[in-house]
Amino acid sequence: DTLVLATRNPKKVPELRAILADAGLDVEVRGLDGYPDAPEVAETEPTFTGNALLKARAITAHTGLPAVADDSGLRVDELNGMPGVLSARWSGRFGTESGDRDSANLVLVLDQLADTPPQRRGAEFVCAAALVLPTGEEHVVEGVLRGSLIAEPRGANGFGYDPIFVPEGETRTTAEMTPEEKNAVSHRGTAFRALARKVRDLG
Ligand code: ITT
Repeated sequence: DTLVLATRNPKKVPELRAILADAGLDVEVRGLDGYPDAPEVAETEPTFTGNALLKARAITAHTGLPAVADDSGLRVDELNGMPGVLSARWSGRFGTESGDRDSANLVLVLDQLADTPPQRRGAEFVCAAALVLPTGEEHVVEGVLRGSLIAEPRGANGFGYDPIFVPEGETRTTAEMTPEEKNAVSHRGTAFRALARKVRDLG
């Protein structure tokens, strides 16, 4: 059996592969590299769940194979849950996006929290993982990782907001954790382990 990962984020592919492999899923997991004509999907929904479904549906329609998609982001308490579904495009929205999108997004969140003391810097990573089958059957699950945001980025692993995100009960950022340590607790790990159980149930 084959499962296509409906993501264009090169940093997500190894994370997703590792999580699904650890979950003991006995399927071939393909990236989008083999599908150069796969459609670009605009993330027009207001929820992570809605956008994950849009991405997975488009890739299932294009490939005729079961597809899984991830829509994820950071919700910052002090910013009323923003950037949320806009996490990947946050700096572009303010017209400040330059070269490296991930670091521009991170710097903007830090600027917005410049006057916020440590006790009010709570945040959470959220991931919706969607599975869409060629039959039209659909499953979505969510995973959340609570934590807080530090002022000085630390660590070189992971991507996006990892260098400023410290999970609850941890002292290190998710960029200072090994990929295995991050996957064991992360929003993406939780969501995709649940999805892997659903795939197994399908037989
Ligand atoms: P695809 O839509 O092609 O999967 P994308 O990067 O646009 O790729 P999203 O729309 O899901 O993906 O945006 C997620 C953004 O949220 C991502 O670019 C990061 O800025 C942030 N993010 C999500 N998960 C993260 C994680 O585990 N660590 C750090 N930042 C994360």
